[in-house]
Formats: sequence, C-alpha cells, structure tokens
Amino acid sequence: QRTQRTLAIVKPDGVANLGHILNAITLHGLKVTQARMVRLTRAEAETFYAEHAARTFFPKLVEYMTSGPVVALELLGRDAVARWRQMMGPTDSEAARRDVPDSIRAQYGTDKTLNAVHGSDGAEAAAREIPFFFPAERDAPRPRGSVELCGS
Ligand code: YYY
Ligand code: MG
Repeated sequence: QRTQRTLAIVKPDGVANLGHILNAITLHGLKVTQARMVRLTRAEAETFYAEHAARTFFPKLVEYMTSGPVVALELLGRDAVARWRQMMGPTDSEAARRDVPDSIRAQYGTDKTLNAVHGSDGAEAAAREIPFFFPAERDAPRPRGSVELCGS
C-alpha cells in the first residue's frame, strides 16, 4: 500500500505494441516517470540478467534482448512492483493466454522467451534495475534520445 517505483522493459518483440502497452499502464493508474529507448549490447544484457547466467535459456535470452531496441520505463504508483507484475502476467506467454488472457504477455508475447515485457520482481530488484537504465543525472550526461515523459 505504498507508493513505489519499478522498472518495466518493453522487450524487442513488444516495441511494435508500445502504444497499447503504455495505454494499459496509464489506464491502470501507474505513471511513466522516465522512458528511454536503447539497443542493449551483449554485455549489458548479460549484466542485466546476471542472476540467470547459469540457466540453459540464458544464451537465448541474451540473443533475444539484443535483437532490437527495447524501451525502459520507470513506473510510479501505489504497489507499482506487484501491480506491474500482475499486469504482465505469467512468464510463459502461452500460459498467460490460458490463465490471464487480459495480461500484457497474453496479448503481445509469443512464448517463454519472447514475452514482450519485463518487470522488477521486488523493491530490491527495482532499486538495482532503475539506475541500470536511468543513472543519476549527476553521474551521467543526459543520453541522446532520452525523453522525460513526466516529472518525478
Ligand atoms: O520475471 P520473469 O521475466 O517473469 O521471468 P524470470 O524467471 O525472471 O526469467 C527472466 C526471463 O528469462 C524471462 O522473462 C524470459 C527468460 N526465460 C526463458 O527464456 N525461458 C525460461 N524457461 C524462463 C525464462
Ligand atoms: Mg524475473
């Protein structure tokens, strides 16, 4: 029941539906406080998903996340972490279509890997993941192409 921030990523296969996804986010009462489109390097994708480095799907995941630009979003709202996870639906888009047909992954994902969106899995992850895409302004000059949609 607290106002918090979370990191959302519209993954390469989700970018074609960016408008629908942003619309769903705002309809659910979450605010987009920072947004940035970026093509991740292999090293960046590996670092972002370092917790999964030992998994068999890791190479496929890194390949996918570097296959095109992604859009990173900082979301702000009451229980933003859990509410964004709930909007996303299950990791496997096929399971999402079965179990949560109105979820983002059900509507815009393909399978277990190509699943349209990412969301931080807790407040701790959010605190680590938000600065990964949005470093403090004193540390970094504003990257070209970055847009602040909304003051925080
Ligand atoms: O948090 P979430 O994205 O729902 O799933 P994770 O278990 O953290 O896995 C991260 C990421 O890895 C997932 O979004 C797709 C990919 N992945 C996969 O390709 N195959 C799996 N069996 C599990 C996860
Ligand atoms: Mg996860």
